[in-house]
Amino acid sequence: MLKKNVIVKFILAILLIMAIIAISDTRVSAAFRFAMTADTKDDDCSMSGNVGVNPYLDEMVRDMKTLGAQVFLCGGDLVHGGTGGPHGSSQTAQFAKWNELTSAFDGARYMVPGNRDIRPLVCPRSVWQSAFSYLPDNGPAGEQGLNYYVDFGNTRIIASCDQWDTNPDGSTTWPTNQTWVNKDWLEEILTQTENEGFEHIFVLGHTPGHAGDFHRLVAHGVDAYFCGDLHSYVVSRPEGDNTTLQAIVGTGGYRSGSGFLLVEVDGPMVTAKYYKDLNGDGYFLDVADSFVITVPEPTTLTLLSITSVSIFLRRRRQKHN
Ligand SMILES: [Ca+2]
Repeated sequence: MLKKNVIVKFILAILLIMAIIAISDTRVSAAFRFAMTADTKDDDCSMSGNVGVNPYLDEMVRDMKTLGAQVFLCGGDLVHGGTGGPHGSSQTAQFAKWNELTSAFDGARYMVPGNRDIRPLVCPRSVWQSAFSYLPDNGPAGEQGLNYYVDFGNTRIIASCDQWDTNPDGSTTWPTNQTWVNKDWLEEILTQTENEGFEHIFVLGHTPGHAGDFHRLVAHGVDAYFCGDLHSYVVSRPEGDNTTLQAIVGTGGYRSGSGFLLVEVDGPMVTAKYYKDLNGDGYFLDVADSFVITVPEPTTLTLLSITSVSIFLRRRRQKHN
């Protein structure tokens, strides 16, 4: 009789596990992929005819599309910048070149400015906003293309500007860049996003640490913060395990070191791969790194299942003892 009970319990446990697997499968929606890089400028100014932009940017964009990226994020310093600078071309011409080289994305491009893109008096925000008038205007008044958000299914991407042409009070300090975050708006949109129940939140900025406001992203459970500024590739969790991941991908501007992230959101799971042209064949399709951004939180059913199976096994062990 006892033996029969054990068999019945075992079968029930197996059925429960199978049911949980079936439920998990139905939660998996079509994967959403986006590519991200930053600092796509021609940094050493040695590449003629490209007016301040990495001339290989179109090849990178081509490969992002090949890999199935539906969206392209750029974390600032799109161009070298500066009227009368080494390139002798205007900020407007450099932005136009950037748009041309990335046009294959048909408008699904979302960017924030870096210190090369907006500069007090020299490169006012109006030049950026005119060149990228296709960027959303759902943030604070006067901040079209600087602070905004876009939604893709269970995911919200928030563009949070940290480079300005003025101080927060509107004053200007020639010609030093003003590095700050519109904290009131960021707090408001993060709170709203949490309340609306988005499964994943990503924030795009320019500077590592988001101008000293990184703790806010952690506090609101942001999955990852993407940025550049440093011309390197560094992935970390600055505030510890199970907190917001920071990916510095300031490698959009050099042929030898150029690379981009491809992030895949598949239901509750978020993973990323870093692509470069490692074998020098002209295609940025070689995986140089890969990591997990977010893993699913255990559901109540999963926890119940684990608990019931462990109780069952413990009872079995007790009987054998
Ligand atoms: Ca290659």
